[in-house]
Formats: sequence, C-alpha cells, structure tokens
Amino acid sequence: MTENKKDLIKSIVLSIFDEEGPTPLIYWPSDIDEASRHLIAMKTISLLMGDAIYQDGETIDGINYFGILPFPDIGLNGLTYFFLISDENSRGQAKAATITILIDERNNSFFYSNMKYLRILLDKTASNVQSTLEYEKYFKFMEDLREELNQFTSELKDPFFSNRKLKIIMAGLDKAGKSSFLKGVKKKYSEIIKILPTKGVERSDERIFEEQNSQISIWDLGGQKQYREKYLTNSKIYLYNVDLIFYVIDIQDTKRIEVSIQLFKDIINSLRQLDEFPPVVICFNKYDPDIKDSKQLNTIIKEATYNIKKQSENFFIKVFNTSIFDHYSLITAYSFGLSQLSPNRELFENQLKNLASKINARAILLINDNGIILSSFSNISEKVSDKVFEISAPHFQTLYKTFKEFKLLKQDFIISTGMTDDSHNIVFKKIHVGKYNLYLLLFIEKDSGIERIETFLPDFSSNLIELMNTYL
Ligand SMILES: Nc1nc2c(ncn2[C@@H]2O[C@H](COP(=O)(O)OP(=O)(O)OP(=O)(O)O)[C@@H](O)[C@H]2O)c(=O)[nH]1
Ligand SMILES: [Mg+2]
Repeated sequence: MTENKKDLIKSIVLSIFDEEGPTPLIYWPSDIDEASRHLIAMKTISLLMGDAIYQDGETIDGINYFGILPFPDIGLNGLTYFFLISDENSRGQAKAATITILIDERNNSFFYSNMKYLRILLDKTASNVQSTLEYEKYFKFMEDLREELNQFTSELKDPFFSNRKLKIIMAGLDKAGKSSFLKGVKKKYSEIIKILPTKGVERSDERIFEEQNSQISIWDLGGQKQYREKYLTNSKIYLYNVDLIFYVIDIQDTKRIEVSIQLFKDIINSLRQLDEFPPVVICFNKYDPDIKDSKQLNTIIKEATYNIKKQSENFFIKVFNTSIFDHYSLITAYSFGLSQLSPNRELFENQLKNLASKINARAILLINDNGIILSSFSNISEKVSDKVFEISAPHFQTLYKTFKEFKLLKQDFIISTGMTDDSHNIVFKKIHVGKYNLYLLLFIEKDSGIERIETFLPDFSSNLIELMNTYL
C-alpha cells in the first residue's frame, strides 16, 4: 500500500451519553460529517451500555471495555474504549462515555498488532476525562491523544501489515502431555496413542473460524532436556513475540514437579528479559477422572500453584486441572487461553451479561461449532457454574448432534429439567449469528421460559455479528 503513515488515523471521537442520548462531544477532524459522527457515538455507546448496567450498585471503576467495532457504512473500523464518568446529577450517578480511534477498515491489523500500546493511550485519556466534569478540558485531553497517536504511527516501521500473526507456545517437561493435549482438544483420539516425544518444535495452525483476521500458530516445544536447553538459550527465537503460553505439568510425576517449576521459572525469566508478558495458562495435567479426589494430589496442586504464582509477578496466570480423559477439561483450558487473544473479549462478556439480566440466566456459555467456548458469564460462584457446565456441556453437544443427525429435533434447542435443582433449567440453544452457527448454554431460572429467551435473542445476535467479525 502506498498510503502515507500520517493518514493512518482517520478520526478520533469522544462521545458522551447526555440528555440527548449518545452525542459526539469532541471529534477530529472537525469536518467529519454529522451523520458519521452520530453513527459513531450511537454505535459505541449503545452497544456497550446495555440497560441499567451501571445502576445495580457496581462501582464505576470496574466498568470499562475495549473492543474493535466495524463501521461498514463509512468504511472504517474503530477501536473503542467504554468507560463511565461519575456525575451526581446523572441517572445512576454516572455518564457513559466512549473514546474511539478510527482507521480505514482495510488496515484493521493495525489495531490488533498495536493493541497493547493503544490500550495504554486510551486508558490514560479516559482517566483524564474521568477526573473532571468540565467539558472544556476535554479538548486538551483529546488533542494530547491525537498528538501521541501521530507520534506513534510516524515511528512505526510498517503499520500496514496485512495479517495479524499470533504465536501460542506449549511448554513443559518431556512427557507432560503437551502434544496429547493438542490432539485431545481436536478429538483426534486415534492419534494420541501413537504420539512420540516431540523433537525440537512442532508447529501447527489454529483456526477458530473459517475466516479470521489473525493467523494463529502453535509451537509445541519438545520437553526433553536437549530441546529445553535450546529454546532457553535461543529464547529470542522461541519466546519472542509470544502471545499466549500453555505451561503443562504432569501432576502424576510427583518426583519431577520441582524440576518443572524450575523450568517454568527459567521461561518466565527469559520472557522478562525480552520484555514479554503474555498471559499464561497453567495446566496441571493427567488429573484423570479416577484419581481427581485424591487428597495427596490436590495438596500437590495447591503447593505447586502457590510456588508458580510466587514466580510470576506482573504475569497474568490462570490455572486449570486437565486430563485427556476429560475432554471438557481440555476445552475449558484451551478456550480460556484463546479468548485471551481476542481484543473483544470484554465486549463479549458484556453482551452475555446483558442477556443474562434480561432472561434471568445465572450463567451462560457461548460456544462455536468446534465446541470452543468463545465467552462465558456467570453471576453465581464460579465453582457452581463450572460444575453445572462441566456436567452438561459435553452431553448437550453430543445429544444435539445426534438428534440433528436423526432429524429428531424440530426446534433449535434442548431443555433439561431435573439435571440440577428444582428452580433451574439448563437450556442448550443454537443461534445464527451472521454466517456463524453458535450455541448458547444457559443455566436459567425455571420460570424464564424459552419464549422469553427468543424475545431477546434477535438483538443479542445482531450485536454479536459485528463483534464476531473482529473476534480474532
Ligand atoms: N494418564 C494420562 N496420561 C496422559 C495424559 N496426557 C498425556 N498422557 C500420556 O503421557 C505421555 C506423554 O505424552 P506427550 O503428549 O507425548 O507428552 P509431551 O509433553 O508432548 O512430551 P514431549 O514431546 O517429549 O515434550 C503419553 O504416553 C500420553 O499418553 C493425561 O491427561 N492422563
Ligand atoms: Mg510432545
């Protein structure tokens, strides 16, 4: 592309929800037409706000979302930050606001590739805006933002990359089960029993959707001593630019847990030196169904978790217990990791949260055709909702597929009663979101019938269409 770097940022808009609804308060360039700037204000605020979302006693600090929204009507894509400005005179004691940076939709990858820095810039500007109610001051904050963006884009070597590349690393000692984990997630069971120790690195690609903006490659690092040493000494090649790490520990190999934690420490230190802080998913693997109640095993996991977290200051760490004999355990850990790569994950959660409040759902999973959990929401304890879904999700998917195959299912949903307590149902519902087939698994109050769900689904689906296109 011959485009000038200086022209990368097409527009910047600060919108506020005031008496007249979503209003573009400050915008650049000053000649952006009225219809376009209203469209931007409208879409960013209304999609994110939901009804009364900030009136249920939450503090406003917790409410801020990033997301990438398409504006096909004007050929632009926006990176939006949604936040609240406290204001005693407003409904709910706060005003909803968004700051949106817009670029040509063909340059979408600019957002994905520079997310970290752009988030910092937007976050800073929003904090400034939140600090005062004097609108005049906002001009200066927005002007500062524009200047910093200009500075940033002019220093970029090549802002017009065609594709966002993501790198996922599987690491851990030899025989921890890394390669088996990847096969298990894909249900390639016949290949699991043939797996040989990985030599060097084995690379593969991940596709969550037929079409996605990002290219995801997975590096399965061989865990034998000679390979470990190689990737630690050549960390610039192996650990550089990594977006996500799965660290797999064989918890049945009790003698080597210390060794595994030491390797983890070495990897973390290498990452620090490279100034890389990717999210890390820890899998305590070989947590097989027949031994998961073992006290000894769970004590080992507790101690190891403590030791790992102690090493990982400034890293985001999430821990899962996994086993190839429990497909859902693999899927939850894997899905959680992938969802960390989505710049829109907060927007998805917000959509699920809004839907939940309308249909009295206690917990919701949004699942794609391959069983990957794209997003989840729960307003009950994580333990309870995890348990409910752990028991029901795999069954529903199998049931649904079987019913469909035999054409037994007229509707697009299955309701299960009596699976949990008397006051709740579990509903599994297929939804169409643009070109995507998705599934909702709902843990829902009994008196909230399927009609109620159907009423709110069209809005929910149409909001998701836009977000799906920029999920990854
Ligand atoms: N019981 C049990 N065995 C497992 C599990 N996952 C993997 N295994 C077994 O552990 C052994 C090692 O698995 P791999 O997937 O080759 O381990 P790896 O981490 O890729 O090993 P390297 O490639 O040498 O680094 C195989 O015999 C697997 O069948 C699990 O969840 N439970
Ligand atoms: Mg392997």
